Order: sequence, then C-alpha cells, then structure tokens
Amino acid sequence: MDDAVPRGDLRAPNNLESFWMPFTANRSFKAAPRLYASAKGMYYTTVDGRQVLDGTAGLWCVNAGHCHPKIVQAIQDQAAEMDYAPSFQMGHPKAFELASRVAQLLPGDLDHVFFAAGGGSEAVDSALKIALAYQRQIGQGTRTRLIGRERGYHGVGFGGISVGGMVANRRTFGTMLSGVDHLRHTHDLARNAWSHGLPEHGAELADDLERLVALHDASTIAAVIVEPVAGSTGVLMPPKGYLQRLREICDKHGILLIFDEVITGFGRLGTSFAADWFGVQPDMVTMAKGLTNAAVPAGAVGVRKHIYDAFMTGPEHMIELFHGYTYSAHPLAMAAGLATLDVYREEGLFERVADLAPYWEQALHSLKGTRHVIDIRNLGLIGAVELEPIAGRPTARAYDLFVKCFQKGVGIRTTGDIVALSPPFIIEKAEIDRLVETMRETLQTLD
Ligand code: PXG
Ligand code: PLP
Repeated sequence: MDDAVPRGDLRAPNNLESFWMPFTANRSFKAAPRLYASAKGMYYTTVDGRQVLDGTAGLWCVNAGHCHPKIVQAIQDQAAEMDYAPSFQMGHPKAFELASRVAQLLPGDLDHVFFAAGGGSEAVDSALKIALAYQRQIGQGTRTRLIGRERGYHGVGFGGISVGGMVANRRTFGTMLSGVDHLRHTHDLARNAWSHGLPEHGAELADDLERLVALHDASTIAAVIVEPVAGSTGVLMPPKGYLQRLREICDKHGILLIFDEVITGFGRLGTSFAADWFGVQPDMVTMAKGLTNAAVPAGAVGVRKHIYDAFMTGPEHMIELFHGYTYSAHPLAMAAGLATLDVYREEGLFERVADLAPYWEQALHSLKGTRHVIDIRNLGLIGAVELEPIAGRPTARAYDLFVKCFQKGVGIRTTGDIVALSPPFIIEKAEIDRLVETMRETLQTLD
C-alpha cells in the first residue's frame, strides 16, 4: 500500500495484495502474475500485449468465444434499459423467455427452470434443496439422504462440497451436510487407459448405488447427483452403460437422478446436453457457464414436470418454495442468455462441436508416446492428458507445463497432474494443432 493515501480514501492505489484469489497459489501468483487485459474470439491479450490461445474457454464457459458482438450488445442494451428487477413476487419478461427457451432445449419433460444467481454452485445447492423438498412434498419426507460420487465436483457451497468428492475441497471445512454418502469413482487406468471416447470397463460401478440402498435403505435416500462427464477432477468419462444403469437403479428405488451439467450443458459434447448424448433422462439438470457464455454469472436448474407440479398444490397465494437469490434471473444474465442461445443456433455451434470431435480426438491421441504422458481421454470438445507425477512432488510437472505453455502463448488448465482441455466451439483445426504441438514440444523438455 502507498502510505501517502490514508485508509478510507477512495483514491486507494492498485496493488496485488488485497485480492485474496480463489483456487490460486496466491504467493506464487503475486510474485509472477499472469494478467489478462482483453479477449476476442479464441484469444486473450495479456496486460503486456501478448496473445494467448484459449484452450479452456476460460473455465469451460466461454463456449461461443470471447466478446461475441451479439452478446455484448444484448448486455449493453439491457444495462441501459433496466439494470435490475426483483424476482421475488415480481418478474420481468426476459426471465420467462429464457426459461422457456432453455426448457425447449432440455430433453424430455424437463420443462421448468429455476434460476440461481452466481453460477454452478448455487445451481447445485438449489437442485439439492428442491430434491429434499420434493420428497417431502410427495409424502416421502424420510428421504433426506443425498448421494454423490468420489472425485465429483459440484462447486463450493456446503451442499456441493458435501456431495462432491475432491478431498482438498472438503477436508478443511468441517462436517458439511450430514447424511451424505458417495458412490465410488470410475477412474481405472489399469483397465481403461488410452480409451477413445467412453471406456469399456466399469458399468458395474453403478451397482454401488444398490450397495448404498442395502446399507441405508431406499426410504432414506432423496437423490443421487453425478456429473455425466466429470470435469474438475481431471476429466473422467463414464464407462459404457454406466449412466443407463444408474438411471435404472434410481427408478427402481424412487431416487431422483440429478445430472450436474455445469460443464457439459450447452453443446460441449455436440448435443444440447450430455443427457441427450447418452440418451439418459435425468430428473433434474444443473447448468451455469455456457448458459450465458460466461458474460454474466448465472446458474439454473432444469426440473421435470412432475417435480414442479408436486409443489403447485397448496393455497394459491402461498409461496411454494422458500428458496431464491437476490440475483435469481438477473436482467443482465437473462439478456446474455437469450443472445447466447441465438448465437449457438445461428452459428450452428453444437453441430460444429460434433463435426470437430473426431479431429480433436485424433489430434489429442497423437500425444500417446510423448514423454510423461500416461493416458489421454476425449469426448466432444473435452480432452485430458494425464501425466506421470514426479515422485514425491504431485502436481509439479503439470504446473510446470501450464506455466511454460502460457509463456508460449497457449492457455491450458491443469488439475493434479492432469491437463484438462475444453476450447471454445469456434476453435479452428489449425488452432487444435497448435495447442497439441505446443504441449508436445514442451513435454519433451520437462523433467
Ligand atoms: N458443478 C460442476 C460439474 C462444475 O464443473 C460447478 C458445479 C460450480 O460452478 P461455479 O460456477 O459455482 O464455479 C462446476 C464448476 C476446472 C474448473 O478447471 C471447473 C469448474 C469451475 C472452475 C474450474 O475444472 N467447474
Ligand atoms: N446476507 C444478507 C444480510 C442478506 O440480506 C441477503 C439477501 O438479502 C443475503 C445474505 C443473500 O444474498 P443473495 O440473495 O444475493 O444470495
């Protein structure tokens, strides 16, 4: 801090210290910051004027590419027309418009949409609360247990970390929600390494749900939540038949199935939702990220008709669900969402993902045999390159790769010793080549 400016003075100078950065090694970052100043299409520009190819669509969210003129315009117009309107006992037209557009896009009778505010974490919290309230609403109030999966990521709210299964996100935060249990994860390099698309082995891991039913009894279980494709933990594809089996077991026992589609929703696999790609109908879908192309924070839960209907019973003047956020259905988010859905359709971006997926698969798998690489995974425009960890120094090798690629103008993301890739859908084949070649040549030079 500049001591010449006293505390409480609005002219405080800029410094890197005050911002406690999320999910960041703050001290390393502040010693050698990586700062983006602007973005357009596939590229960020750093504060020192370097272009960086965005291999991760921000954090899996800028599906249509950065600063799309149509989305920018919609947000600017909305900010000038109406900055904010409450959604508690009031409304504004774009919220209803976006809900019906999203409902149309969702599979089957997922025809109602609840808007969260900030993103996926709030969407997940909302879905878990709706699941519990629904069971009570239909006279199944003993069903209070929530089931997640090891290695799952469902954001950082207390609900999300409770059903989530990433140890570092949980271990320092006390007891979290009670009455939660977890399915085993499906990662199995011994049987499934080098799979193209879905792995062959592991559908039987869905039977873990039967084991949990035998342990706790179905009458205590409200819902199961899984990512159809696990992202944050390092990109784990569901084994062939796994999600179908999970659906069957949920049906058998009256358990709601929630797909957390925060990263898979809005075209990432080449279909509107992963539920479409897998042909499995969940009871609820959580979404965020691609909903607004990340230009304004927003999250939502898609809900099947019978769930919504179950709440529409008591006296009509009564609030049916005591849940919502100040910024649920925020006008800027709704405007951004409507423009985003227009862009996806007009530019055929989901189809583009489906068309690019085979090229993406070939390009990524060409890294087989490259130094340190022990597995490669792909589906739609998602990719993962798993590295052999340095003995005694987990994550160090992947972090090194990330920093060196950034210096070469290529943005990748790592989690543990896994590189996770998820480019905007507008990526060109030459840019896929550059992403892969930069990783290949950098990996050869790493310890
Ligand atoms: N569910 C899933 C499946 C997610 O992937 C969330 C919930 C939480 O969303 P918010 O908007 O509250 O962050 C997510 C978010 C990464 C990465 O690098 C992934 C996420 C967020 C940040 C980084 O894998 N996923
Ligand atoms: N904390 C306080 C003191 C509040 O008054 C509110 C909302 O009115 C909240 C938290 C919740 O904020 P949000 O609705 O933006 O999640």
